Amino acid sequence: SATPTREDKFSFGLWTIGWVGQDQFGGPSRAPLDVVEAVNKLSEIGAYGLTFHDNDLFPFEATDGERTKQIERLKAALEDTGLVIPMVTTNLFSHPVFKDGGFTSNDRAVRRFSIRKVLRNIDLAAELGAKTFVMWGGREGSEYDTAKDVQAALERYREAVNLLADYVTDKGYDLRFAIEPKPNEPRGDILLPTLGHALAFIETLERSELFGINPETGHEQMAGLNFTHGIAQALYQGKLFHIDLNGQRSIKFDQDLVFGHGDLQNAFSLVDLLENGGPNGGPAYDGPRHFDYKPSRTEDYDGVWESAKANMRMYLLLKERAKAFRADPEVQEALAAARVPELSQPTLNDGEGYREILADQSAYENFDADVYFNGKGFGFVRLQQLMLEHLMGAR
Ligand code: 3MF
Ligand code: MG
Ligand code: MG
Ligand code: MG
Repeated sequence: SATPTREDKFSFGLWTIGWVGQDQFGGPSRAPLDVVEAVNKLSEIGAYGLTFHDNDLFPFEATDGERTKQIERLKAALEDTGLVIPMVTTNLFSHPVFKDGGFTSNDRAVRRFSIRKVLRNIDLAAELGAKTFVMWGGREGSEYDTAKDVQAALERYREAVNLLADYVTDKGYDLRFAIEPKPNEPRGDILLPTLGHALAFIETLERSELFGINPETGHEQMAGLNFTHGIAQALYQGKLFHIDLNGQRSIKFDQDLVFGHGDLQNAFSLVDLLENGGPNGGPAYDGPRHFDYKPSRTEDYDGVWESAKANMRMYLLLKERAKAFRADPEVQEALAAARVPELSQPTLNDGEGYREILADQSAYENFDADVYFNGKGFGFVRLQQLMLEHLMGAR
């Protein structure tokens, strides 16, 4: 059904429903949202989790007393509702001190302050039972190539996150890290701009098993990339630790639309992948379905909660559509005709190596590429049309 339940594992960032609508050209269009109200409302509409940056919950300049008070208010609301905190993240981007980055600022004192701010927030994440700690390095980057030594910056990033991994290990916290890539905005260019860059960087880390990624739909699409393909690779490499679902329409500023309100076809293939693990049954995803969107600035609070519900409803409707698509005998037949299942068959025979394939004349000497194909097509367009008809509810 398209009515969300806790089993669906839908979660929302406090900064999403709590976005008051300030942008580059205008001030807030809504009053601030209190965290207790956020928890109650999310629980009421069928979400299971809330996530937050430290400074979504309490301001940067909060005293210890103010910080504790907000944490206690959150805990009481969680207790009341049964909502959980699956993920916590740190704001290393809003305060002007981070204008050249946190872990990779050219200023060493800022780098040391950033590590301390994150360590403090890791303790809070563990205290609240979060399993994932997201790191979005929004200010880690530059506008001018001359101003940033990228190799040194990557080394400083490594230095910082290696230390964080030592910390959670020594503390015995059940917490893993997820790096969130983004190509640009707010910096002209951000380090680790795509999920592929992040995956490659993770391999250089001392405790790489503790690091995965938190890709965001719109961030990959801002780089013109296919989100579903990226997520498939992350799943394939066992690195999809968390996900930020939203909508984006083409290469432009980070729109953070409701999930499915951007590239709907890509949203369909994504939900099909997350739920069914790909056409030939690769690994699926069982983590939180986390929305990182912004309720448009045009909306009042009724509109905010409608848009929050819309994210979950779009996901569930796409899940139903994907199920119907997979169950349709005509689709099964079209998939087979398009040879989609054949890609799961190993290219080499059992025990075959380069000697054997070199000895197989049918593979090369007697393989006449022109005769073999003889104008034969794959039938991918028919498959795509069937998918779209399911997506449109026409089948
Ligand atoms: C910005 C983002 C971030 C991250 C967040 C961690 C402010 O484009 O996507 O939101 O998602 O820092 O999840
Ligand atoms: Mg975004
Ligand atoms: Mg975002
Ligand atoms: Mg995000």
